[in-house]
Amino acid sequence: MLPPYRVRLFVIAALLPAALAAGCSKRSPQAIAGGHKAATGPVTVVYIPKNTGNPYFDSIVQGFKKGCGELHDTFTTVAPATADAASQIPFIQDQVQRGVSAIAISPNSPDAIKPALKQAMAQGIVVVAVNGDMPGSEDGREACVLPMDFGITGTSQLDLVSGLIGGKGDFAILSATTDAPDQNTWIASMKAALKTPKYAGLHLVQIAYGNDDPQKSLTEAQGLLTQFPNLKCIDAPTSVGIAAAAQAVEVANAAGRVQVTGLGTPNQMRRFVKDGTVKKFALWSPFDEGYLAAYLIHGMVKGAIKPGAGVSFPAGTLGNRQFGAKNVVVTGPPLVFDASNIDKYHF
Ligand code: RAM
Repeated sequence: MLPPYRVRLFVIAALLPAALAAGCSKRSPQAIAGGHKAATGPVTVVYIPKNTGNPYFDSIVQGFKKGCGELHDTFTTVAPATADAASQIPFIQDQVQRGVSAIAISPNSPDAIKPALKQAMAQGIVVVAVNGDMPGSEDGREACVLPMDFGITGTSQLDLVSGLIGGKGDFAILSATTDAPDQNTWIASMKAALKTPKYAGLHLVQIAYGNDDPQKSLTEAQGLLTQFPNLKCIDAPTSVGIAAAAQAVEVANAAGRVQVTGLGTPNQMRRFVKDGTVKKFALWSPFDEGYLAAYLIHGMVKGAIKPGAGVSFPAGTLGNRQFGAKNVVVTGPPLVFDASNIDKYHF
C-alpha cells in the first residue's frame, strides 16, 4: 500500500500527460510563445466585427463563411453590441480562452485592443485585421485585409462631394466613432487634400460622429442640417451614417438642396437612389474581404503563407493576391453606384 501523499502524487503523475494534451489541443495547435508554426489539425477561425446589427459586417461574415466552407475550416463570429473603443476586449480574451487558431478583427480602437491581441499572438493565435488596420499599432496584428488602398479613399470621397456640388460650397462629414482607425485615416487625408488647389472651393464645416449607431447617426445628421443652413453636402464614409444622412435629408425635404454621399451598401441605399435623395456613393465588396481573409488565415495557420511585402498567395476564386507594405492585402475594386447600376448589386 502506498502512503496517501504517494497516492496523490501517483494520480497527478498519471493524469498529467492527459491534462497537458487537453490544454494544448484547446489552444491553437502547436502554439509556441510569440509565434505559431504550421498547424496540422482543424482550423478554427473567429471574426469579431466592430459591432452587431450592421448589414455591412454581415456581408463580410458571408464571405468568411464561403471561404472557410471551401477550406473545411470552422468559422464563428462574435461581436459587441456597440462600437466603443474597449467593447471588443472581452470578446478577444474569450476567444483566447477558447483556443481558436485565428482571430480576425475589424478594430474599433487599435490602442485599446492591442494588448489583448498581443496576448492572443503570444499564445500562437494568428491575428489578422480586416476592413480597418491598426495604424501605429501594427505590432498588434500579423497581417491586414483592406477593401481598397486607404491612401486614396479620402480623396475619392472628396471627388464625389466636389462632383455633386460643382466644386464649391460647405460640406460636413458624418463619421462613425471618434476612434475608428479607417474613418480617421480617411478624414486625415481629406483634410490634407482640402489644402490643395484642386479642392479649394470645398469648405469642411463640421465632423460629426454617429458611432455607427443608426439613431445617433440620424440625430447627428439632423443636427448638421439645422446648424448649417448653407450646407451643400454630407459625406458619410460609413454605411450606417450615409443611410441615416439620406433619411435626415428626406425627412427634412432637403433633397436637391443638400447632397448625400459617402460609403454605403447598395441594399441600404437603393430606395434613396430610386427616389432621387442620393445621386452617387461608393463602396467595394465586403463579401470579398471576408472571403480573401478566410484564405489568408488558412494559409497562415497552416504555415503555407508567411506575410511579407511582395509575397503572393492563392485566394480561391479571387485568384492570386499580394501583400503590400506593412503586410496589407487589398481586395478591391472600389465601385461607384448610381441609378444606372445600383440594381446590379445585391448586398
Ligand atoms: C461602416 C463601418 C466600416 C466602413 C464601412 C464603409 O459600416 O464604419 O468601418 O468601412 O461602413
